[in-house]
Amino acid sequence: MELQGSQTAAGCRFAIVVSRFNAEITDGLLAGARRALAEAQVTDENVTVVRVPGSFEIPLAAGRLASSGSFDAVICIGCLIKGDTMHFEFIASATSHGIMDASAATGVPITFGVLTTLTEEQAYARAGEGADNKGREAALAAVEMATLFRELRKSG
Ligand code: DLZ
Repeated sequence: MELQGSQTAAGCRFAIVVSRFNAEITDGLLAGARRALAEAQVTDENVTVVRVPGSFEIPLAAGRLASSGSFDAVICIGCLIKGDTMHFEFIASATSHGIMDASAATGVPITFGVLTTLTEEQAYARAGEGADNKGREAALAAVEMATLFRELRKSG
């Protein structure tokens, strides 16, 4: 037997956690995620957007949403730009580990659409309207995982 998720997720419910830090970039990532969900036949009423101050706050909100039982998957969107602050390493590490921990603790797929770039230019290049928008990639992964988990529940 082989099981896999689908590219369409009609009826599945998604939460998107979006960081306001670097909002001009996270808005582009959010738009990419929303376009991907619409293409996957997910209606707007099945998408809840939750805004948090910065990437550091994403894991806590994502874990809370995942444990609510209201969502098939949670999509995390943020943008960390290195600049010349050491904060970057700390926040990037805390965010990525926190998201993975929340997913493992709740058993709900939580996908990673948090950019970690050296420059603003690199971030903009990953938040545009094309297929390489990283919010889109995180949403497509959420669609696949949400539908896979529905299959796994059916098959026991
Ligand atoms: C403090 C901070 C810094 C320096 N850089 C970023 C960043 O590039 N991207 C981001 O999403 N958030 C940044 N933050 C804010 C932290 O994520 C967090 O919101 C604050 O430290 C408050 O807990």
